[in-house]
Amino acid sequence: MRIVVLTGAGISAESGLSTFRDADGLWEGHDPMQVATPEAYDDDPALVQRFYDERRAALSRVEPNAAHVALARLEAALGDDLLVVTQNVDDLHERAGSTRVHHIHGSLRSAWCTSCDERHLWDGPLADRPPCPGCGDRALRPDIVWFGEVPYGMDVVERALWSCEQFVSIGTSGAVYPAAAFVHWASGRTLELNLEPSMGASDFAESRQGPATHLVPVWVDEVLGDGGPNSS
Ligand code: BJW
Repeated sequence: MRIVVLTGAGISAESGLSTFRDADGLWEGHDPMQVATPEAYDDDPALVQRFYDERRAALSRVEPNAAHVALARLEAALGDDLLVVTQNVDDLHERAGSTRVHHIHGSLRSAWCTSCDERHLWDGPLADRPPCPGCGDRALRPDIVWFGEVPYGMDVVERALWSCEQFVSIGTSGAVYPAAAFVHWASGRTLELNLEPSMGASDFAESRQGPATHLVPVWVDEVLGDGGPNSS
């Protein structure tokens, strides 16, 4: 069984991380969608660095939830037959035990040196412009894919989608491409698990509504034959 799972901000919401479009407020008076852009970084790099520094620091205050744990359990059973493609820049899938996780929008725990093009594991702040551990230049930016930039590893994702038997989208609004188009690239059965119908819900063969911490463990049990509609 080859399964591709796409996750978005909704899977981490119950861990305490804010989503983008349901956000109940602004960050320091700014729309997070306006801060996460190359233009914002060019205009005011310190502001954008602070936005990501705060989110990086917040990782140490949150834990994976039952949805992340259920996907790790699925990987333990399916091995290479499961690929998790995430738009999230947090590390909650990995901390739950998943190893086959593909971060198409980058990672908070990585810093990219725009001078030497090296990437470094990073847990501290960047707003104070630390030197790159490789070249020494003060040119580190968050290793995050902003609007207009090319998501990471799309060749791997495309191949996995073209040959999968099931594509499951969890906790994403379907507002951002290319992830919003994955449902059209997937060769197999398609399923959406989301708090409410996403913008692309009607493109899926099936759409279930509810919190990820409930829907994901139930779906994983079904796949593994523990409590699914056909299990005894
Ligand atoms: C729950 C829940 C619970 C809540 N349980 N569910 C016009 C047409 C088509 C495309 C374009 C266009 N104009 C421009 C574009 C392209 C552009 C784009 O899509 N723009 C749109 C605004 C239209 N895309 C790009 O520029 C991308 N690059 C690109 O396309 O390059 C070209 C290329 C592609 C492929 C191959 C080669 C070349 C780059 C996009 C970068 C996105 N970056 C961001 C910010 C950086 C990361 C960060 O700071 O964290 O990524 S934007 C932001 O949106 C972030 C997210 O990953 C992304 C998606 O958000 P997500 O996850 O869907 O979150 P929300 O908040 O929107 O939704 C949460 C959902 O969860 C909701 O549905 C809730 O109901 C649900 N939920 N609680 C279950 N407990």
